[in-house]
Amino acid sequence: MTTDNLNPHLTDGFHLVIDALKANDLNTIFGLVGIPITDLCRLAQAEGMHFIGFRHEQNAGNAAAISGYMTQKPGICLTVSAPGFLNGLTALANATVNCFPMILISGSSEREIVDLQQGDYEEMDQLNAAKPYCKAAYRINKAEDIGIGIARAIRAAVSGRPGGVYLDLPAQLLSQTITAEHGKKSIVRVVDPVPRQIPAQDAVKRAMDILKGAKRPLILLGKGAAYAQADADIRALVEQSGIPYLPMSMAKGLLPDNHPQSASAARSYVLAEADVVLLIGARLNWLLAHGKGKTWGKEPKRFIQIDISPTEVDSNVAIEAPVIGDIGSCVNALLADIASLPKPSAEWIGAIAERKEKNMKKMGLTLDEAPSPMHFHSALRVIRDVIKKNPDVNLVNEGANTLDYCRAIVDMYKPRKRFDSGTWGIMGIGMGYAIGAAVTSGLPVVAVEGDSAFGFSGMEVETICRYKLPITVVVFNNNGVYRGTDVNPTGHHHAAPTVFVKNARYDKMIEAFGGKGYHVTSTDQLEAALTEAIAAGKPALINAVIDETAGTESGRLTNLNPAAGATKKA
Ligand code: ADP
Ligand code: TZD
Repeated sequence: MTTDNLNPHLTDGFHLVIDALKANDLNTIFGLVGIPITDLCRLAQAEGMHFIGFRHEQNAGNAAAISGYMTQKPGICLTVSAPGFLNGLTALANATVNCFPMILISGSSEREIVDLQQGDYEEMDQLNAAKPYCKAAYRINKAEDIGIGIARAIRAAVSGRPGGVYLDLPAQLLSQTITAEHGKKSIVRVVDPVPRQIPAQDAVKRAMDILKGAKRPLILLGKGAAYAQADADIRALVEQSGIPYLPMSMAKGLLPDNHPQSASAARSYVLAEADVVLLIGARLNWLLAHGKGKTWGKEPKRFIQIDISPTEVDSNVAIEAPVIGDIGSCVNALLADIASLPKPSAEWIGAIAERKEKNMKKMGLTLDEAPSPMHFHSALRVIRDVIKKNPDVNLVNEGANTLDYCRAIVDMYKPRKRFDSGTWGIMGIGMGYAIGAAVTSGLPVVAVEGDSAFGFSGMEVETICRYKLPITVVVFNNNGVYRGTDVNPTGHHHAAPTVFVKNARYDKMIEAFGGKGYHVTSTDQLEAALTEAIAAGKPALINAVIDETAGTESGRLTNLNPAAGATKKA
């Protein structure tokens, strides 16, 4: 319809969307076809773009989001109107909350029908629905505006604090024609989409003065620091200052987790004891106990915060030295005067080393156990060892216990290789992130999934097989959400709220589509299966049987559960 019949002197909305994306080196679309975008997807492929088709839009959106995080270029997700759009919206909101750049492009019904609520096929006022959940939302109404509209969407997604952008394309826009010459001129290649933002000198001096006076300094690296791709400068800052550092979950690997200055194994100790904390691309949200309370010890902290967003400062506690700019430029500015910084005291470094050793010894005892069925620690010990031998592997991780223990146990050695439930603690990112990471990097992916977590996006194993992606899914199968032991106290045959079918064989799911399934019950079997699957570079799913009594409710978030008097007392 779009390619064949077009007069060579004319172009149309379909072609202009593709031309505008390609002009900005956006060559991959994650999406799901239907009215009115099927031909757009076909045309994208015919014009040399990669189109990765999913089974549910949320997973396509998550793939786009993680691709944005990995590349600093907005990931593109394409959906149909109303329900397709809404399915994608969760991913758009999640991307925005996590500061990942992506653009959700949805087809939509004509304005005149939507605005008079005349009941179109999949009618919805998508633009207004999207607005509260993203960084920016635009609609393009005229074919000649497609170039500028896409430029605007790109810039909004990646400049400043990155986030999700919604772009609304009414069906009639796609078939509108203009002259080919006019069309060509209307395409915009965005110049300097991620402009450097240099921090003010006085802000840098204020930060350095506080660091110079610190007795027990600590650097906290967040996923903003990983996103910024300022790896060498961040490493130089850590190593030349000698300050111990803590990586947030997705900043693991920014410096290798076995780095001597990593304080991960003494996390509680350093958070409580540090007197000056330098935050680099990390927010003081719930993941850091809002910067206050027991976690942070008795003495008030002095905070220095490097961030691109000025309104992040003072969000939870007072920040004494905000340094506003892009992380590369800010870290660089601190490095200029790094020689004048006294090294942290031997007492502080020694106390951390002592804690680390003690904690690692204690953890090591549990890690070395090899029960059958496995518990979380023994299975994750295997994953840890296999990842150590394959440091290029991208690791996707979600679940409750599966997430919390994996973060603590499995070391990362390279930046931007760990993708997890993130700022929301969301379930359902698994297969979308895995596919996005595999397509974007071309490198193997291991997705370590709680059995509940896997269920949110499990149908995408067909997508993994269809595109023959080097993804190994490891399902930690303990028969339920958190654990598999709950029973319905009434004796009724309906299962308890947290449990699933016992002894399910998730490995058979991937076999239905030609992938390789493994069923393992011991650490030796898991090690052999995972090693083989990564080396094969083909779709695989390992059903790893975990003791159904292992783990705790809500993993390490037990404290966030409101007291459940009636059921808990029983
Ligand atoms: P984590 O969950 O790892 O603690 P957050 O997502 O809470 O990390 O924080 C990331 C922070 O990084 C956000 O406040 C965001 O504004 C900031 N950020 C993202 N990219 C950059 C950048 N290039 N330069 C400076 N700050 C950035
Ligand atoms: N829905 C969504 C979208 N996100 C959520 N975080 C939840 C529900 C609630 N939830 C958690 O916070 S963890 C979890 C749910 C349902 C699953 C935990 O079970 P699991 O993991 O099997 O994935 P473990 O490792 O067995 O604990």
